[in-house]
Amino acid sequence: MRLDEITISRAIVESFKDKFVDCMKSDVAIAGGGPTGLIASYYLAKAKVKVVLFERKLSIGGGIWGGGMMFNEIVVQEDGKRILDELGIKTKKYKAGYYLADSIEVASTLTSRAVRAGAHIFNLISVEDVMIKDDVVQGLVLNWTAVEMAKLHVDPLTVEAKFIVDATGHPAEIAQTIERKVGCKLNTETGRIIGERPMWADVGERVILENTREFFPHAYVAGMAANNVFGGPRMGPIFGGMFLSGEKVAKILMGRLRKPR
Ligand code: 48F
Repeated sequence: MRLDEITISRAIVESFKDKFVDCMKSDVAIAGGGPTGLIASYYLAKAKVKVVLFERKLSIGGGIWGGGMMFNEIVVQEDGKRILDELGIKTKKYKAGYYLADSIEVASTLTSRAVRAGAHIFNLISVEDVMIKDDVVQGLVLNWTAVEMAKLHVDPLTVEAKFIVDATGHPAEIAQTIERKVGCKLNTETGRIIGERPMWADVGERVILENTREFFPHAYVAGMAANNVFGGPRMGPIFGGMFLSGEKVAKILMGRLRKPR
C-alpha cells in the first residue's frame, strides 16, 4: 500500500476536531497540566467524571521535569509517597519522612496514567479568560499558545464546564483574571488574591490543603496557585502537597457533581 499525505492530514484534523468538539461540554475543566492538574484529572477520570485539561506548553508536567534547580529529582513526604505508590512510581527513601522520585518518571507516568484513566488533555492551548454568567463561572476561554506568543489579534473559543480548576501554579492566572474582571468578590479574607509568601516548606505543604478550595462560585484553586490566592508560603521542590491538593480538589468536585444542583 502506498502512503498518502492527504489521508494522514485528514486523519489528524478529523480526529482532533471530534476530540475538541466532544470537550466543549464537560464536568470539570482544568487550566494547567503540572503535578496538581494531572493528579486532579487522573482521580476525576478514574471516577468517570468528564474532565478536560488545557496546558499552555508543548510538554505536560509543569515544574516536575526540572526537579530542584535542574537536578531532576523531586522529594515527597510520607503522604505524597502514598499517591506515587498508587500510581506505580518508584520512590527511594532518603531518610525518615523524605523520599526521592525521578522527575522524568513522575512527569511521564502521571501524564500517561491520567490519559489512560480517560482524562482529555490538550497541549499548546492557553486559558486566556473565563466565561461568567450570573456570577458563576461556566467555562474557560481558550486560544492557541502560538497566538498568545505572537500577540496576534485572534479571537478565542469557549468551552463549558460545571466546575473549573485553576492549577496554573505560582501565577494563579485564572484567579488573577477573575479578580481583574469582577473586583473584590473572591472567597478570600480580603476578597482579592492574598499573594504567595516566601519559602517555608513545612508550613507551605500543610496550608496548601486548606487553601485548596472554591475561590469564586464554581471555580476552584489547587496546587501552588492555591497558596497564592489564599496567601500561603512557597515550598520548593517538595511535591507531596501538589499531589495531595490535586487529589483533594478531585474529591471535592466528585462530591459536588453527585449532589443535585
Ligand atoms: O507550575 P506547575 O507545575 O504548578 P503546580 O501543579 O505545581 C507547582 C510545582 O511545579 C512547583 C512547586 C512545588 O512545590 O512549587 O512550582 O501547582 O504547573 C502549572 C502548569 O500550568 C500551565 C503551565 O505551563 C504549567 O505547565 N499554565 C499556566 N498558566 C496557564 C497554563 C494558562 N493560562 N493556560 C494553560 N496552561
